[in-house]
Amino acid sequence: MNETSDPISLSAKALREFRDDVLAGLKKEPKELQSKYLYDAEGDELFRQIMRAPEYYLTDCEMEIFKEQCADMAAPLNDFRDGLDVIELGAGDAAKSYYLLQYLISQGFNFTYYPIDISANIINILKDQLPERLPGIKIQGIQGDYFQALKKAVATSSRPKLVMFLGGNIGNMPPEEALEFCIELRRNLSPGDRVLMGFDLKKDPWLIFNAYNDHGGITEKFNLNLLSRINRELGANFDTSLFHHYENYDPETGACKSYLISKANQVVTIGAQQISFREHEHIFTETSQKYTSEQIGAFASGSGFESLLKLTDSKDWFTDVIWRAV
Ligand code: AVJ
Repeated sequence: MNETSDPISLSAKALREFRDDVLAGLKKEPKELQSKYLYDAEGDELFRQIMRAPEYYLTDCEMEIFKEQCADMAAPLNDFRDGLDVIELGAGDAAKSYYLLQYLISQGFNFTYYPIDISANIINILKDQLPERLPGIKIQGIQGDYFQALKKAVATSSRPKLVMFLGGNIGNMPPEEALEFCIELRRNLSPGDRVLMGFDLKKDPWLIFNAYNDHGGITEKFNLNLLSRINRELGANFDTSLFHHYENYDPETGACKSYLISKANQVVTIGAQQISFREHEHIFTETSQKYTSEQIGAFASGSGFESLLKLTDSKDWFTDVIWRAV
C-alpha cells in the first residue's frame, strides 16, 4: 500500500448498506437505527461539540490519561521500537492518540499510523492535518467498518501491531457483543500484538445521565441529525421537530441508552417506502455501556488477551488498558 494513496473508499456500497440497514431497523418492532450512522460530516461536527460540553466528561478524562501518562503507556510497547503498526479503530480527530504518537516519535519508534474511521470526511481531515502537527509521521487512512478496515490494514503488513480503540467506543456495543468484538479482534492479531482500549467506568448515575442529556441540547441535535442524514442521503421526509431525544442510564446493567421519540402519530416516506410512527413510539439509536474494572479484566481473559497495564484518570471515571494477545 502506498503511504500517500487515497483512503480506501466504499461509498456506493456504503450508501446501499445504509439504506438497507435503515429500512430494516425501522421495520423492526421496536424500531432501531444503528449508532454507527450517527457519524456523517454533520454528526462528526456535533460530536466534536459534545466533547466540549461541560457535562461530557469522557473526553476530558481520557485526554488527561494521554497527556499525563504517555510514558507509562509506551513502556509495554518498548519491544516494538524498531517496527510497529499503530492501527486506530474509530480514530475520530485523533486528539488523544496524538499524544501517544508524538511520544512514540520523540522516542524514535519506527511506526506507521493507520487511522480507521467509518467517516471518509474524518480520514481526509486527518491525512491533511496530522503531518503538519507531527512532522515525519507515516500515515495511511482507511475508511470503513472496523473489521473490514482492520483486515485491510493487517493484510498490508507483517509487523507487530498496536490496535487502539479509544473514547469508550466499545461502549457502543452491548456487553455480549463487546466480548465478541474482543474475540474477533484477537482472531485478527498474532500472539504478542498489543491492544490499547478505553472503557468508561460505572460511577454516580447522575454524572452519566447528564453526560448524555446536556443542558445545551447538543446530544439531542446529534441524535436528531440521524433523521436529517436519512433525509439528505436517502430522500426521506422526516420532520425533526416531531421527534425528541430521550436517554436513560441503568446503574444495574451499566447500559446508557439513547432514543428518538415520536411526538405524534405520523407517516414518513423514505424513498419508495412508508414508515408509520405512533405517538410516543421510540427508535433506539445508541447504547453507551459502562463497566467495572473486573468486567474489563474478564473481557481480556475471555478473549485471549493478557492484561499488561491499567491506567485511570485522577477521578477514576475512565480507564485505558493495554492487553497482549496470548
Ligand atoms: C463516541 C461512542 C464514545 O457513547 O459516549 C456521546 C458517543 N453519544 N454522546 C459515547 C456519544 C452521545 C460516544 N462515543
